[in-house]
Amino acid sequence: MSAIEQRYREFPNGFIWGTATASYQIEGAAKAEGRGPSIWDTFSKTPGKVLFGHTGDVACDHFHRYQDDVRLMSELGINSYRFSLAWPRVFPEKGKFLEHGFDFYKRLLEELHKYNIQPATTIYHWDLPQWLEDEGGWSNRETVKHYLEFAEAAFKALGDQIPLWITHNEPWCASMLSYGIGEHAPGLKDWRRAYRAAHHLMLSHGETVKLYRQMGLTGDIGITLNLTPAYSATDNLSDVEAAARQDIFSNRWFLDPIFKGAYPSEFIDRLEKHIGPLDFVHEGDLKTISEPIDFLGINFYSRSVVKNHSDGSLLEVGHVKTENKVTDMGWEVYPPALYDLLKRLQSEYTSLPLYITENGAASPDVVREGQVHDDDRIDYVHAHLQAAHQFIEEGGNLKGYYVWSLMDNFEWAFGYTKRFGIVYVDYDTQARIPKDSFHWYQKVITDNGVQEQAQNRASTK
Ligand code: PNW
Repeated sequence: MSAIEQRYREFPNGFIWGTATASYQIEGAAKAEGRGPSIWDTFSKTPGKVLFGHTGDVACDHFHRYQDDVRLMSELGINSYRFSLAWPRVFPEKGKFLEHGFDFYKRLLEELHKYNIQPATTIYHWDLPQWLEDEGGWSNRETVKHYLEFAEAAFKALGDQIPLWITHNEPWCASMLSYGIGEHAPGLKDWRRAYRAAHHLMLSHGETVKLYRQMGLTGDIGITLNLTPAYSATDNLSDVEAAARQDIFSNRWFLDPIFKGAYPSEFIDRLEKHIGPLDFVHEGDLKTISEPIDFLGINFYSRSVVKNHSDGSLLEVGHVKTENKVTDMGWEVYPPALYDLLKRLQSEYTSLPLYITENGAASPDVVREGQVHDDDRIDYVHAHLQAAHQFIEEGGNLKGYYVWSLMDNFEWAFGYTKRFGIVYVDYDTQARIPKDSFHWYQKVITDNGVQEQAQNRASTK
């Protein structure tokens, strides 16, 4: 007998298997039915911001091809589909409300319903109407009110048909990466504005949860955070402390206010020295942000490994490269971090249901004789499913898993150069070609589980 016991990892009955997408990344139809520009239209049309000047003007043309795409989903066998709503279809310009901006989503919901696929809807996945950015965007507190109007309109139009609502996708990206690092729209490098934006995103989340309940809707509502566990490169105290700062920046700045009603106090002096007083945090805000939710969504891709780097910057951390494989994004493949993260969420933050609302890998796939062999993506998803299963087996409350992404799409600052799909998209013809990973995931769903990989990379050893 072989030294390695083959075992089968079966997921609980009723486990949610899904795929995820986002409006700007797949819909195209940028001018259809009165849609106005979003900050990503502006940003992608600004030279030098997105690779090769790619834009979401056409993207996967999902706006027109959604029926074919839903048919693919049903072939895949998913029981849930996560997508987001395009705010600029509904509020294209200042003072203008287009009720018909929801029509596309009504058509999509009808199609999903036919195949018994449950919708999971993100209200905001980064396509802020440009007119709101012109007034300061997320760093302006007024944007919270406008977001609430959008959320209210969405609840009225679609609320009774959607069992799972996600207020925001990755507020870290929508604030830090967008207003601080400047890699995402609107492309600013202003840390004060980044922290203001983060606060307002979180405030709008809390207000929306309250609104959802006030409106008497009975589905579940929560938020999706991108969580990137931070590990210290060495045991030296200064590096361990650097990892703690990195952890506050990536994770705790969002987790703590939601679950503990406070920003990490040990970071506040350092932060105020860099960006000035946190006077944008008003009395009562943290109570609003910590309004109880029904679940936490987690987008997991990788971890960071850091050491101390005293350069007078806000964080003073340096990132260290490991020997492990990286994906086409340059992100380290390290599945144990997912297990560690889930365990930590459970022990330090919440016993609420968790969903992995995104997980997946970019690889430079090519079509050969009508097939796409993407073993790296299969290995990636497989290893992360094992890590997720380990958590469940030990009593963890993980309810679902969504692969990012259903199909190749507009990968933000990288345009169409990075492919995350389990379906290949030929952008010249808009042909969809299911990759090997599609067929592999199809089997995972039918079997409701995975065979243990020979080398269990999901263990924490
Ligand atoms: C997430 N980072 O974005 C998003 O939710 C998706 O829209 C996106 O396509 C996917 O992950 C893959 O990138 C991120 O720089 C973008 O750390 C950038 C980062 C993290 C998440």
